[in-house]
Amino acid sequence: MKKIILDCDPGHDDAMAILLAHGNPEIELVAITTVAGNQTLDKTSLNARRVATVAGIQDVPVAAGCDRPLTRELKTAGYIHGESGLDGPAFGEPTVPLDSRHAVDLIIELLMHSNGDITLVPTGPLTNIAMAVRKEPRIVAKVKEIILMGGAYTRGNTTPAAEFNIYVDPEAAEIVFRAGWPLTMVGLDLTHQALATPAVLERIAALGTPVARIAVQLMEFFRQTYRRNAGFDSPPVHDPCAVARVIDPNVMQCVNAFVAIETRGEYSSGMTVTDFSSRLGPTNAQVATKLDVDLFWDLMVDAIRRIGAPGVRAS
Ligand code: PIR
Ligand code: CA
Repeated sequence: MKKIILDCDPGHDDAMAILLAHGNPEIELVAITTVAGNQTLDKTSLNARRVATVAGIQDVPVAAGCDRPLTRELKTAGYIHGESGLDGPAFGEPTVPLDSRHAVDLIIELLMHSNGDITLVPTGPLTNIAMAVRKEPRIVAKVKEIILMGGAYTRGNTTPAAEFNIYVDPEAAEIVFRAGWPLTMVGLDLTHQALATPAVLERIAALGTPVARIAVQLMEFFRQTYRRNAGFDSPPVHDPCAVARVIDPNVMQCVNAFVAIETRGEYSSGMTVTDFSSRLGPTNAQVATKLDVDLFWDLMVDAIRRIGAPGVRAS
């Protein structure tokens, strides 16, 4: 089993990442931690509990973390994810509780008590992860690796230079990219290949389960806002790509690079400056370049199929 901590800000694609992590038989989800990003922390935490409830996730702690970036004001993405952060489906009152521990403390506790077999999968701003490294630097040696959704080497989605997760908290990203652990950057260059096309949504809808219906409703809402805001015909489903890399490294090609985080640029704050020829520094990241689109969607559809009706695990 591959153990992961999913640090997220649900978020439509974060919700899909939760479903992939829970439904895939090779992943053991040891915690879901939440951070402010797509929406405020209260909303992303409620949304994580909503998704955990509809997916029948039990005995996995859901813990809330930082409610704002390290030094900056929070900027959210309601224009993409709606007022709730997870607009589209109607969710009932979640039954999965919020853990009483702070996400930063839970991350440290789980890593320090592990055998070095836990992978961190951040899919939101890197505030919690940076805080954890500052509070307990020994987690750097304890973690197996960190596979994050964030950044881009060609163009941003929030400014011309910056991807949202890095743009929101560049100071945190700088700490995480400089920490010295094995790190994979699954950025927009990769995730813009993971498009929830009508054909993909038909495959999910055909599963006929409540979770499949909710996934389709989420993707339909995402399609509308992505069309309106970014001119995409089909929305890119960023966050599960990072989870897919844990399940099967062959799902994407990566190239080693030195990645620096721009924190001071007048026009480029939050940019992941990606040097594939190590002129600026030694390799600190594997940078994802090409997705095996069919394998990715097979993993996603299979995970939703296995979740089935909550509590009933298909074989
Ligand atoms: C997606 C996100 C934020 C803004 C836009 N425009 C689109 C969220 C996703 O949840 C993903 O983790 C990352 N941030 C992509 O930039
Ligand atoms: Ca996210």
